[in-house]
Amino acid sequence: MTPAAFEYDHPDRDVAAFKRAVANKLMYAVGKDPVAASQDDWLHATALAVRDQLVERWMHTTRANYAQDSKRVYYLSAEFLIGRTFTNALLALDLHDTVKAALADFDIDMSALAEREPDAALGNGGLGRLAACFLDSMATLGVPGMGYGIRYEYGMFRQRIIGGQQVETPDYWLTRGNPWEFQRPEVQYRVRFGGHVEGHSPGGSARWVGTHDVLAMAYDTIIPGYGTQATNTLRLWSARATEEIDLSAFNKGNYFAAVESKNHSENVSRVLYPDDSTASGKELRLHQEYFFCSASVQDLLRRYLRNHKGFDQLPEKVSIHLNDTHPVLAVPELMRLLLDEHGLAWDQAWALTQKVFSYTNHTLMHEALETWPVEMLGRVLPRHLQIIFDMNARFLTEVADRAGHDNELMRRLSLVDESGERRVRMAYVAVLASHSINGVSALHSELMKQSIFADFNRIFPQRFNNKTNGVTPRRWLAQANPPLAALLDTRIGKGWRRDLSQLEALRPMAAQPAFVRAFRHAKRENKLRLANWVEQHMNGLVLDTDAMFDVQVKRIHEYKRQLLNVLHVVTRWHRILDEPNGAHVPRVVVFAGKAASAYHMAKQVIRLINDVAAVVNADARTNKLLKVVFLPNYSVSLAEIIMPAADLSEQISTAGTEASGTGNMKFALNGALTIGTLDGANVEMKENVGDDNIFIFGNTTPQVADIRAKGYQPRAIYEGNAELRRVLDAIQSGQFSPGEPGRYQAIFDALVNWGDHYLLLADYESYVARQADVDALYRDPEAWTRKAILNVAGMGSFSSDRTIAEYAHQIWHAKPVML
Ligand code: 26W
Repeated sequence: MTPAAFEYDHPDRDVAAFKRAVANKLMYAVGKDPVAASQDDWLHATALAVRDQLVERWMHTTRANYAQDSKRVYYLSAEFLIGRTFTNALLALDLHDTVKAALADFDIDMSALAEREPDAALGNGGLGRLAACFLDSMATLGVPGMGYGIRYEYGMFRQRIIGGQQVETPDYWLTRGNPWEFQRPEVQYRVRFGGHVEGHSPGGSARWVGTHDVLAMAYDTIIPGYGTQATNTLRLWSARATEEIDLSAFNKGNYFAAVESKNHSENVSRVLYPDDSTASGKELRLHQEYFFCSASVQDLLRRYLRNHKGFDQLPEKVSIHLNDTHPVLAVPELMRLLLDEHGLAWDQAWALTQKVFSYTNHTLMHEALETWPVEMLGRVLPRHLQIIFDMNARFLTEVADRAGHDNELMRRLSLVDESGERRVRMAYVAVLASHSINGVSALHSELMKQSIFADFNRIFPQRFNNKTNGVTPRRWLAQANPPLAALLDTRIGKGWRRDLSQLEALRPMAAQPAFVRAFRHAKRENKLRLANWVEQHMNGLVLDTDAMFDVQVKRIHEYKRQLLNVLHVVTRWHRILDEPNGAHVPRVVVFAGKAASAYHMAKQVIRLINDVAAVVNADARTNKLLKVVFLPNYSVSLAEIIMPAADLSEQISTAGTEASGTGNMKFALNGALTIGTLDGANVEMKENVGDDNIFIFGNTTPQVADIRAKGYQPRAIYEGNAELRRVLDAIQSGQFSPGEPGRYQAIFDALVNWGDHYLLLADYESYVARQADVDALYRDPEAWTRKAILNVAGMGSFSSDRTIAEYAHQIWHAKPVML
């Protein structure tokens, strides 16, 4: 075809053109008569019209990347917690007002439409949301990148609260179709499982035969950059059975069996594992991990080989980034393809592999570190197990050559944990195969080197580095907080969206009364918006927007210490009861978050919060001064309402446990003050906002270690602190669970009798004292707001653009595409 013969409509950007575009989509793509169209039909039609606006940019960027033979960054992640796409696309295209006006002419309210879009909740929490922020920043910076993951049919479960307890329901987010994705039936790869290996000699190639196979089919979503034509692609894999075509030939009896086996194959991409920070060791999870790694590596090699001969240039053209260990099987998969399919020698293949891979660690917690039983790995992926054994043998030989035969050291460094059931340590595979290993905050990166990777750090010190996390200012300020965004635009211009360090210019404005007033006004609007949400979604519950909104939203986990927050709430309740005429600062304490479905203690914490809320909110003596709310079904889109409405952000994990945190950044960016421990990125936030503008409390990481080493005695603290004892006794005795007085005995025991692993009691006193400082400041609204402004001003370096620029320069060596 001559290019000239190919003509198409360049979508125009004015209101009239957009109306026509939406009308056309409703008619010809959705197939609906406007008189019969539902709100969802209109949303679908509008989304398709908006998507059209992205396609030219997408093709332009893709062509430029081919023409420039750009180095590409492949970001492999089992999770992408995207949330909604519609408003984000409008922001990237600067089409908000146009589309709103166009829809208004059809008597459609755009905001109501936007609210109907389901979240793409293809992730659990911090790690998945970080991947989504990174995609946004890579596109905005023009880094030629591609996200690879799994197109789960069921995302993160929906949480309902029934009788105070979490109940999970499936999240079938695709019910009404997904207008943002392009199915690519022509992009399919065979992913093999099981079978056995023939003709293997250590370090050589082999034949993997007798496998049962699943097909991986690509679905592409355009990731628009902000303020640039550049876009990227998120490519998610969906499992298809290989057998489909044979079905018609089966006789009736076999027909059903065939459908069953088809279903079985396609289960691989059915559902997201809802476990955050606990490796479950389930075989289906192993299938999922290998499924998307294999398809991704096959796909990126095919793309590379389309315009390169041989593999010498691979490290100059390809970076593969491992988002935690979930994609680590990409390492033996690349080795397998290079050895067995392309005939490279081990040393050559290994050298390439080490140059291509880099790895981010997101947690130090023992129970979150993935290990797979050798038996299972050998059954599901026999060839990959062999390659891992070969890697290990060569590595340990090298170690022995360098350090002599130190059996204890070899045992510690081995990729295989030989104590008890033999298991492969996936984090060690990642470290050995990567040229760069990073943590996600300064503290975490240091601890990572001292604890889980101490031996590796001695051997490969140059590999270890830090990349402090960040969040995208597009979604987390421009989109989530229209009142504050508008205020910033009038005072410091619009440039902060692409260069968050410009927030620095706010610093002097903290001293300007008119600005302080305007800032408070914006916060007020956001608090009203959250209060409206609560009233509409929680049986008409009314919140006092003059009260301090004290917020802790995140996954429910013992180390995050929601329970410490509850101890403070009950303490506060007691103090108000004891001093009914005292000058108490009114507070609304807000919680939200999901507990892993099998995590009993976390579910008990949710129940306790709701039980405390029921008692406290019903107490006419105190409920003008203290309310407790647990917002159900925490999600990205709910976070967008909550973050801007917070006065106080609770970041209270035990020092040394939260790798970074990113919610902490989102809150401060939206003008909340933080009460927190010196944990994760809180440490760097303190440095950036100034010691006077953050409420730090509690034991530091070395102090925590010291307390534990000396034999921590929580019962002594319980016995020595009457106020704390009264709180714990109230919980233990059933004051919040009168129908079942023993309900919280296990919570009491965990803290008082079973060692209080996360040191809540050790930090209680300093936490409660710091909360009193918070109250004192809140009594002076001007002083409070000044500090809130200084928090926003200090958040410039917590943009994911800064983080991605560092990854691009220091790890990936990737340059922006020229458009
Ligand atoms: C295999 C089970 C499993 C699932 C998820 C283990 C571990 C995880 C994640 C590593 C948990 C996670 O999301 N970690 C969070 O990552 C964020 C982004 O770097 C950090 O900000 C959080 O501190 C960290 O908890």
